[in-house]
Amino acid sequence: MLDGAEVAKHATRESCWIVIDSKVYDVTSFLFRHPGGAAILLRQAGSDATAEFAKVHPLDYVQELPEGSCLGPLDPKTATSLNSPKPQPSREVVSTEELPHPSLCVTTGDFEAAAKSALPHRFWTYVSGSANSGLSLKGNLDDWARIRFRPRVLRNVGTVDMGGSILGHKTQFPFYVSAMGTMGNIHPGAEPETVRGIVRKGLHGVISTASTKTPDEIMDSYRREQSQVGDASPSVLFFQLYLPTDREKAVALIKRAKAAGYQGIWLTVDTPLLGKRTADRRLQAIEALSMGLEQEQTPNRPIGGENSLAPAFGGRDVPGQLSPHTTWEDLKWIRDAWQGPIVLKGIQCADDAKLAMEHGCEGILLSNHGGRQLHTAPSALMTLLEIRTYCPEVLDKLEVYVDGGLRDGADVLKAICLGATAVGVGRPYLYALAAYGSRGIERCTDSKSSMLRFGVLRVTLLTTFKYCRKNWRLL
Ligand code: 173
Repeated sequence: MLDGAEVAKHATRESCWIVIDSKVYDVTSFLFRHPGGAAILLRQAGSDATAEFAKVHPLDYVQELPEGSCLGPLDPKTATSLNSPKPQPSREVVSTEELPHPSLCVTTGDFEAAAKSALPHRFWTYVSGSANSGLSLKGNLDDWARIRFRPRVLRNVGTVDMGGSILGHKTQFPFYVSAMGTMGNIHPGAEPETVRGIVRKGLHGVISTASTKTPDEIMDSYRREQSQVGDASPSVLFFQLYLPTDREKAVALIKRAKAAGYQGIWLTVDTPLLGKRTADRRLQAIEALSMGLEQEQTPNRPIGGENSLAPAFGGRDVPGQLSPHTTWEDLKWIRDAWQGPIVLKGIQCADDAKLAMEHGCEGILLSNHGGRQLHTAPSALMTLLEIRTYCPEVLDKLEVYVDGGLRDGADVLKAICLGATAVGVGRPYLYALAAYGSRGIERCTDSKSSMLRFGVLRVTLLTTFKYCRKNWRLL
């Protein structure tokens, strides 16, 4: 058993110990490999970091620390001798009561504004940020405006059904909630809070491997909510998979998701390494300086890390969490382990869409990861148009999803008109969660689908829908 007074002495970058779940860990070698930056750990040095850790990770995630990090249990009688964590630099956030009433959110942009004032600066920076100078994200947002509708009139659109199906599961909306990691940073209720909104609204959702809670905990919250809504909600949950480098761990994770009851895998293929997140890097450098750490003082190479080119601050993934070695051949054993439908998440050209078809995938998600991965990557719309030109058969054989920059029902409609099965919506839901919790998830669904529901617009858009299915134009 380790003594709290001894742990408290290890509070520097030369020797940094923390307590998580009553055990003491030496995280010195991990300081400069933590994706959130060394300052996060140094603030907790010599103290009990359990509460901070649990905000973003399941407690069993502590096993991902380098081998030998665990020094043993803390003597509980000595816990009072531990340091107190150093507070984060001041966070000027607006309290929930001061935010606009959710009914005032009539566009997804309204949620974005609310989230910006509700979120601590560090988390706002993380979710709103993108790769390099932001051109991939900008392209996602701008490209939908390059498509114009060509309305047909005098068609009977008295009855409108905007439903469809995703991997065989009926959906009343032509969109679903995209996978997003570490929701505990965004709302204290984390993923279960999102799932509550998803189930109440009857949406489908994709749960991230990088979630704050375990796949089982999230599924438990789904079942709890299902038992509370009167008629069973049509919602189903799918699992976004980041393939760990270690195959045994990968198979165990896939089987865990299967046993928990997820209905399909969204295998991320656009993230062999984490993108260069400029805003995060700047912020981490600021935070590090506030703890007396300069870029020059940090090791050039993370010890034993796979990614020796990782910058000292930011833009780093947890070693082993994202395999940079995955190839098309690996789909075979992934499929054997999963025994269910697989969607490749992050297809960015027609050739790869075709390869996905040839490898027997059930679906593809055209996505550049919300503009967070490759700089100047094509938007989903551009990839969709490329597929229509060079291999339109893909649209008949596979389910084809798109995500990135769709901020309104009109954008969704354009995607569907051009042949997409459904659309993933990410940041708008995260912003809605940040400001209003599960109520925000529900309200954001309304603000997204209202474009498809209101009378006059409906006349125009749905006739366009019938027309565009066969004849599309880029104006
Ligand atoms: O875009 C992201 O930030 C993302 O996909 C991710 C990856 C690893 C951990 C958390 C989020």
